[in-house]
Amino acid sequence: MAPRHNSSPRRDWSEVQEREYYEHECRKFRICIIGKAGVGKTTLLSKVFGIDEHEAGVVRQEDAVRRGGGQHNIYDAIVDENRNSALVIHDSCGFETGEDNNLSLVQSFIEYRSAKPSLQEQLHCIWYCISLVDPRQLHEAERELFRFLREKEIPLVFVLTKYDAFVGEKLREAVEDMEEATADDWRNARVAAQEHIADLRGYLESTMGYGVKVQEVSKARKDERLVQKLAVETTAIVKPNLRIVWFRAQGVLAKQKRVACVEHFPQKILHSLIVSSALPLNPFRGVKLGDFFEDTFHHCLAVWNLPGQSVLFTKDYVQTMFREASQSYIRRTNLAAAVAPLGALDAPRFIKVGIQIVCDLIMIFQQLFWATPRRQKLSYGDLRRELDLYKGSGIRESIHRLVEGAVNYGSSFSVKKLVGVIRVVVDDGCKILHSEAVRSHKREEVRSFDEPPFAELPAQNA
Ligand SMILES: Nc1nc2c(ncn2[C@@H]2O[C@H](COP(=O)(O)OP(=O)(O)OP(=O)(O)O)[C@@H](O)[C@H]2O)c(=O)[nH]1
Ligand SMILES: [Mg+2]
Repeated sequence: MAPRHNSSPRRDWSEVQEREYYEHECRKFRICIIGKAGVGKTTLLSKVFGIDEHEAGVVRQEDAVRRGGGQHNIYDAIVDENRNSALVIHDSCGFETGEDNNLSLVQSFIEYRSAKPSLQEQLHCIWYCISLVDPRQLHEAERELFRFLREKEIPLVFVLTKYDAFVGEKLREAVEDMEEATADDWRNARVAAQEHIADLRGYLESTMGYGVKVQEVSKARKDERLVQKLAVETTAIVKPNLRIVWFRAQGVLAKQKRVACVEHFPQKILHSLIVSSALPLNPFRGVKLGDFFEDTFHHCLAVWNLPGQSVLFTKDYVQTMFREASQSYIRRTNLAAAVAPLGALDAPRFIKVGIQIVCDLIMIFQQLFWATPRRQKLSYGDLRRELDLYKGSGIRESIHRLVEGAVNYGSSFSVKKLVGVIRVVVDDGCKILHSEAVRSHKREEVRSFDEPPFAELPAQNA
């Protein structure tokens, strides 16, 4: 019987522990990417995380044994606070077939990290890249590395790179003697590629144990779904208490971020909104609403982790711009707060505004996420345009109406119920966006997206 792949020891973490962990202890996802030279490791990192090797800082690991040349080695941590503040990368920088030394360097690095006492310093995941078009066969030393990895408890995904080139190769083989490839020829080439991948998967499963994750990817735009599937597969094996950190780090799935933003909404923020809204004769309710806005804004920043945010979003006027986009009438509410003495009786009115703020911000951050594919940092001009788009799109009115209908006296004083309202409103808001996209785009185009195809901002160097 094939040995079982022990990918993620399940520990029971309560929600509170998980939240505290994410807030205080482990704020960065530490991933290690290994594979032969030129298999596409750097390309993949930039697609999923937006990391630009030339811009990223390399933190030298002086206390470790360092060998090999190159710009950096696996012991060095690659971090780029501005593009992705939730990530630490270790890149093996390509080991060559036959270079056993290099492979044992990878092995000793993994041992070194596994021995670290805190989760923050350990490896959270390994992506092992194998090129589908690489004629170099798996070397015995590499098989040895597989066996070594099988014994480790580090979540592992085999990433089969260059799927596009591989399908192209299969197609060329099939139509060598024909004049032109038909749709059927393409389909057959894909089937042949899938058969090869199934064989490789079978081999990896028998070596590593049933349940090991294997995912093909490509850098071609038409294959973006494959890269998204890699994010889904990685989510499945990441330790549960690290999922929120993973959701923040990955840059390809808006849905994961949206769900994380709602389900991990800090309870204490909602709790203080309820308390301050319910106090009678509280002239500071308006101020509290301002604080609530700021806390929610920071929660969204942490989860959506947009490229370029750590420089742009430190400016005071940026929060004002968001406030304008979500609640241009918030000042009126402030005024009302100062004169309304009824406390609990009119609390739902303030809580409604608070929940509208949350839903607005989640929808706006999602829009900014769609507008900034990982290769591009958000600029002031882009931000201005997207916020204006949100204000003018009509979605804000729909969101506010949905909140009006959902927040009532019964749901206003329970954190759990308010999270439920946010969940439903944001989901419905996405459905509205989707049907608008179906109306304004060709049906075919929309069907191929999980999410509405918002126009991306033009690439910076285009
Ligand atoms: N067709 C195709 N080419 C790819 C793909 N991914 C990467 N490449 C190309 O493969 C070459 C090597 O890519 P890199 O991302 O630099 O590979 P690497 O594994 O980081 O290489 P080292 O750092 O030298 O080990 C580049 O020319 C890429 O454009 C892919 O999915 N499809
Ligand atoms: Mg590289």
